[in-house]
Amino acid sequence: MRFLLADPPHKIWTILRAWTPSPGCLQLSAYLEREQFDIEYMDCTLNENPWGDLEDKIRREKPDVVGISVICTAFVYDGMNAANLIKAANPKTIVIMGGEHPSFMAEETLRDCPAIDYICVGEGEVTLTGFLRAIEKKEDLSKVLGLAYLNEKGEFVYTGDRPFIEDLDTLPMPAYHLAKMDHPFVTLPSEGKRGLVVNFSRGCLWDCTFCSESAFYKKTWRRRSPKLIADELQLLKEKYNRDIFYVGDNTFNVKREQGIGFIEEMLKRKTNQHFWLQSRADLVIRDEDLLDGFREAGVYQFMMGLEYHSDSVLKDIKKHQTVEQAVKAMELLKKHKLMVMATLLIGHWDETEKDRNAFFNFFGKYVDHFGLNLITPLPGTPLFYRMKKLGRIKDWDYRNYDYLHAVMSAKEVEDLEQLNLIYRDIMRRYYWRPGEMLKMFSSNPILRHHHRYYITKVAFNIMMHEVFGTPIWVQPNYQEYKDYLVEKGERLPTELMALAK
Ligand code: B12
Ligand code: SF4
Repeated sequence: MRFLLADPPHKIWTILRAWTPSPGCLQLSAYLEREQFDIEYMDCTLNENPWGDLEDKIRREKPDVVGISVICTAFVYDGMNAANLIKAANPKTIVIMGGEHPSFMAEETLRDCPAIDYICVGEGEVTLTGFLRAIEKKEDLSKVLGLAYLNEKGEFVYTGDRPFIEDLDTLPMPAYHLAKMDHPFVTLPSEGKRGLVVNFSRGCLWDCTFCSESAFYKKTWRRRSPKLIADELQLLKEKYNRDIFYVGDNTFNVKREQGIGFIEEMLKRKTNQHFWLQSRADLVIRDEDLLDGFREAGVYQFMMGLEYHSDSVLKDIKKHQTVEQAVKAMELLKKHKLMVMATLLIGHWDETEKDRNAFFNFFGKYVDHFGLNLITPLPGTPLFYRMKKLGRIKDWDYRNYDYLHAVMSAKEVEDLEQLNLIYRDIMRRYYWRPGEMLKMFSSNPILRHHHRYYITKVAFNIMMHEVFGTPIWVQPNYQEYKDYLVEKGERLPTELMALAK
């Protein structure tokens, strides 16, 4: 049984240009390896000819099964295109797709793309193992929990929910040895050459209406214990020379003990690594007494989902947090010499221009980094179902579900393009303020590096795009699937053309 796990060709994060192997794929790969499968991992975003190399590999090696990972809604068509390419190259290869979006939208995804044979709904490790074993032994797949497919009659079948893995400490160390860790693209340019994204927990105990993580993990939270986290970080330092991390855990310190354990371990290991953690304002306040410890352990920044400057919006999106708490948390972080990054959401239904100006002035005062997003009804979230029912979703092209494009109108602004302009205007006004320019000369090396990078590369690129129409940056090796087909002199069937962009 030869299994290939593919992160399909897709755009990397154009804002921070973070280029990093998917932690989920590395965790899955490690698990399958431990289960003695013959597995290979291909991060197509790193290939010089992403589609061509994938096709060649399938033609040459004819894997029995290919798993396609789709971690963002915005990547789902890339995953579908990869499935089409794989089936065309070797019709006998079985294709299974996993990730949040296909899990939530399993039937729609299967019907839109007949090249996908199965979808793994939910957490992948145990389901994929059961699936591959069943294929190997030609057993009945309807007995494997967590699978979705269309049967011979074209009916949608879902085999039922698989319980989550109880203890994440039972999982092996992510399979970094299968990733191209030495590839020059693998880096977080905004943080430094030796940057990487890591992930040590799954889910969250809150239920903000727009959050697909909480919906995917059904409002539960599990984490690797601090000792295993520190082992992983130490390996990353010693073997791969990585020392600055964006920790992908949505809420790192859900439990105080997690923070305490992390601080103790990192102080003990003295690896001299640096961390950008994510948390909530209420948890930062709760753990005020740990903030110095976090800093001493290498944490340089907390990113908090502060979202908006008005309690009524926070209530509407079920943030379970107030503006007063947001201010207090930002002040505490500053007091303890930690950088503040806030992720913020604009484009709410009742929002007015006055609100947006107040929003800008409010956050502009406090934050070091500003992660501005447009509120997006990610499939599977309560917001999605509510907005769908209210008929407010105006754009169904999932490529635009990346928080950077408006897909819902607001009461005052019907036109999505207008909302996109408003979004870009806030970004421009924020980053071209004298205070932001000064940060390029800050005595804090991380802040200085980030701002130099962001303003001279990203913000400048966006400005050139708006003024002179120069293209927005995408990674140099990125190729759209349809261009690949044109290059080969092929055309997609009309019904698939829509997915081929
Ligand atoms: C790493 C990461 C990235 C990396 C991706 C690197 C890569 N090579 O793909 C980078 C930094 C580039 C990135 C970028 C973006 N990201 Co991101 N990212 C993450 C992050 C932090 C970790 C993902 C992860 O590995 N999780 C851990 C694993 C265990 O979970 P998992 O991926 O879901 O995998 C499990 C299952 O889904 C399943 N599974 C997954 N794949 C497969 C495949 C098969 C075959 C099977 C059987 C099972 C299976 O099994 C896995 C193990 O159990 C998550 C947040 C989070 N904590 O999850 C956000 C997250 C995935 N990102 C998100 C978003 C929105 C983005 C961006 C659009 C930017 C933005 N505005 O935030 C950009 C995309 C840029 C673009 N092209 O436009 C959202 C996605 C929401 C959605 N439903 O679309 C998330 C959930 C964050 C959030 N809460 O908003 N991201
Ligand atoms: S606190 Fe963050 S991770 Fe948790 S549900 Fe809300 S948005 Fe999602």
